[in-house]
Order: sequence, then structure tokens, then C-alpha cells
Amino acid sequence: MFFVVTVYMLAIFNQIQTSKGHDQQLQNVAYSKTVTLSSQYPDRGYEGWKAVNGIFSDLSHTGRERFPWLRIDLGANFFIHEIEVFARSNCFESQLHDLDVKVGNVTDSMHLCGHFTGYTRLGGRMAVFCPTPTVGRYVQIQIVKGDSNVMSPAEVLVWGKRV
Ligand SMILES: [Ca+2]
Repeated sequence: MFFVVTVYMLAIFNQIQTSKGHDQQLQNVAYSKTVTLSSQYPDRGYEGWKAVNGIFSDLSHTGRERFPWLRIDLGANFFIHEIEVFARSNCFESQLHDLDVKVGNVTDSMHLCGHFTGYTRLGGRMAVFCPTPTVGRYVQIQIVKGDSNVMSPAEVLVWGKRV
């Protein structure tokens, strides 16, 4: 009986090990890439590249605008699977809300990949999955609700793979 149970348990464990829901080829293709902000916060220390430096305790920060945005140039075309945006973790988590996520081959013609409605918590995560296949070089997130906003993510991750 013990043997049967052990074999059964091993079979379940093996199944867990081999059932991969996650595409192993996906990487954070935004890491260390070029970032453009719609405007720059006046104080130093909040540059665009801080949204793609892999450090969750710093952040990029635009000036105050109605619909501020952040755009990442991936440097080449990638299949884009998912975009994760992490709110700052020190304070003002409500700055980040109601995001449009767009992807495009050129910056003046980007298409909507998905939308995140509402707010997240301190250090919280917003995730948008793109339709398959979505291919693009540029990824842009933009706040699209309200009258006065700042774009202040701690980190933006773009999960994709080479075309
Ligand atoms: Ca960062």
C-alpha cells in the first residue's frame, strides 16, 4: 500500500514538474532598454531608465500632466506576451492607475494591447496580456483617466521573445 501511494505521489510530482504553463523562452525584454517619458519630474533621480533597471525600490517619474506616458524602445521587434507594471513601494501608490498599454513598430502608430482599470496597492502589480500574436518594438503605458496625473512606476517588465 505504501509503495502504491509512493508511486502515485511521484507520478503527481512528476506531472507538476513537467506541466509548464509558462513559456520558458519568455524573457523580460525591457530590461536596460531605452525609456522615454512624456515629461520629466523636476527633481533629479527619477529618470526613465529607472523603470527598467531591475530595481524595485527606485522609480521613474514624469511631471504633472493630464495623461502622462512612458515608452520603452526594445531595440528590435519582439513577440510581446505580457506587460507588468509595478507601482512605487515607498508612498503615493495611488499615482499609478487606469493604464492603456500599447505596442507598435513605430511610435506614431501604436495599437492597444490591453487596459488596466483602477488602482493597485503600495508596490502592487498591474498586468496586461497582449493578444497572440502581438509584435512590436515599442511598448507604451499611459494613464488615461483623470485631469492631473504623474507616471511613477518602480518597474516595467515586458515579457516577450525574439521574432
Ligand atoms: Ca526601478
